[in-house]
Amino acid sequence: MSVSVHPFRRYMRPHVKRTTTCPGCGNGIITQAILRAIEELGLDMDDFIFVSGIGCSAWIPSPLFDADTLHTTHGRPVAFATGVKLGLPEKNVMVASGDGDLAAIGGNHLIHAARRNIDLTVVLVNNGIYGMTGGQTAPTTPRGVSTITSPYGSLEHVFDISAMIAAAGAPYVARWTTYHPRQIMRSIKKAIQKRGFALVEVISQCPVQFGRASKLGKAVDMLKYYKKNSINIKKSKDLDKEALKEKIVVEEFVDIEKPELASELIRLKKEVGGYSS
Ligand SMILES: Cc1ncc(C[n+]2csc(CCOP(=O)(O)OP(=O)(O)O)c2C)c(N)n1
Ligand code: SF4
Ligand SMILES: [Mg+2]
Repeated sequence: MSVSVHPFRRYMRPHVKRTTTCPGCGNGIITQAILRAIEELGLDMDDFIFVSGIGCSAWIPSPLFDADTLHTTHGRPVAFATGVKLGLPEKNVMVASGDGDLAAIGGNHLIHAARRNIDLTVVLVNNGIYGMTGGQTAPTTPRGVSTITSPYGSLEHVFDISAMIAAAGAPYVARWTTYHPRQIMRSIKKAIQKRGFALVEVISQCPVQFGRASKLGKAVDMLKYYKKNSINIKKSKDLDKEALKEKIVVEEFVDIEKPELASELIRLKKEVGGYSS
């Protein structure tokens, strides 16, 4: 009997036999979108360094991808990735990690990497919760949603990560949900090609922690929710503040060109002398 092998198995380390995600987790959709983007661009895993922190979503690249990966400390992947890009400017440096890792404990690294405009691709999995550690309220947990640490509903106001990173000056910012796998893939392709800081935020289902406590249900229920509630910027302009609270605004928010830090540094070193490569 022949056993069918997933076409993306070739991107996985041979000794890794299974993924760490729970059934129905959005991380599978996001992993596929990353790998399809790399394949469609005709790039090789050796063209990349992948960096992640701590959390379920940090397991997307490491130890799964058959590539150079850095699995760093919680909150610090963008800081590590900044060092990698400055040391190896010819590589595509991709950070894939969670909302807690990148936008809570790691929030300042994210903001300042966007402000500096260093050439990184950041795929930020926004599942609205600290998934790995048992489902605590995160800065991305929608107000009113119950979690294990806010059983009567979170009282906190939610963080709009894409808006914050756009305001910090990133030249590429897009947000999709896991209901939009092709759009995620296209945005990741653009993000890789963008010479500068590029954020692809993906609203994603964590059926185990978020779905259970919030009563949003199983993975399919959450995907149906994303389908029903996602709107583009144009349509969002017709809604008042109250109606918008229920909606997820998805689209490319920013796509511009501006000077990038690693290449500016190379130029400067050449100008002042002492740079050999
Ligand atoms: C300095 C530090 N603080 C806290 C933790 C515990 N911790 C590990 S992962 C995590 C949250 C992960 O949430 P997120 O980044 O959203 O990833 P998810 O599991 O939801 O994909 C926390 C609080 C840690 N490992 N290190
Ligand atoms: S706990 Fe949630 S985020 Fe973590 S792997 Fe399971 S479904 Fe995914
Ligand atoms: Mg999370």
